[in-house]
Amino acid sequence: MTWTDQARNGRLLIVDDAMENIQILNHVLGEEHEVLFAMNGVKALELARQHRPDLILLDAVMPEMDGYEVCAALRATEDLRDIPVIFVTALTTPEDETRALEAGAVDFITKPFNVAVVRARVRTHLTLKRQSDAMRELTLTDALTGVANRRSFNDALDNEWRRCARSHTPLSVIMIDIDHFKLYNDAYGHQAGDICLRQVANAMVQCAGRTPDLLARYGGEEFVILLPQASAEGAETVAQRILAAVRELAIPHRMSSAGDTVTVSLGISTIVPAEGSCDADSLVRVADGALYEAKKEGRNRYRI
Ligand code: GH3
Ligand code: MG
Ligand code: MG
Ligand code: MG
Repeated sequence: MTWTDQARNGRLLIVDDAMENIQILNHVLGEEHEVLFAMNGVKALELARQHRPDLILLDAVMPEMDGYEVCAALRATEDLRDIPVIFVTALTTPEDETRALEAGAVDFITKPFNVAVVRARVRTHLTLKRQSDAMRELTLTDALTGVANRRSFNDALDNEWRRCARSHTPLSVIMIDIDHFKLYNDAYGHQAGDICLRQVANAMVQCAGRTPDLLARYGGEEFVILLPQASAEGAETVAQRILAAVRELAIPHRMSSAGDTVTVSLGISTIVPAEGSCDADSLVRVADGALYEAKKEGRNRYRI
């Protein structure tokens, strides 16, 4: 399938205060794409939040909240700022167009428009959106295991630190390290080691059940779980689940001193971040220290 083929079937949000204009655009684009529509800015933002369209076609002149304001509000909202916006408007001056582009629009189509041109531009912007989504996904994902990478973890840690500081709720981190993994590679080969890493990652993803929880590969055979709003007791429960899930994989490891199968050691740290402070690194350091204790005490266990 080519990028152009994939650009069909996108989800579009059409925003215009005149039903007639919505009907015209729906007629032009409705066959190729799923179309949602809103007749004012407030409704547009509500639908954008609910349905995450791939592209927004936005009228400029509307009562109450105009297109420029809608565009600015989208850009100011973290989850919505990446949705491309095309202005479709009867305004025609270079100043109007400049203002739209400066507000964050990716394109500016003037009415009356040519049907084929509108279809082509919509496809182009859907294609660009898909490519930038794919790129973003690549930069945030660990290629071997498919879980989040260290960069995603660091971003999430900073965000959750601030969020928990505002809400005075605890934030927990669990560092996880596979036991005697060097010996595993020595015994079974590096390729088997890679398969083992994937299996362990996959088993652990299931253990960090709640939505904001994030499992990331921190490096080599080390993983980390971020648990927003989790107390030390909550983190302990997750650690126990992980120990059990990895044991249940029952991957043979004849060289391990911690058992006959692959096991992990874990270190937990919990903090209620102080407002105004940002020392997220300390949370990882403390978890790392606890992990070191778990290793020292025989592995295949967690420490706080
Ligand atoms: P410990 O129980 O103390 O953690 O011992 P360990 O052998 O697991 O720790 P060490 O840090 O000495 O070795 C980590 C090993 O993990 C060495 C490295 O070759 C292996 N490793 C790191 N990344 C990968 C990878 O992507 N694939 C494979 N197969 N092995 C990896
Ligand atoms: Mg209008
Ligand atoms: Mg290690
Ligand atoms: Mg290890």
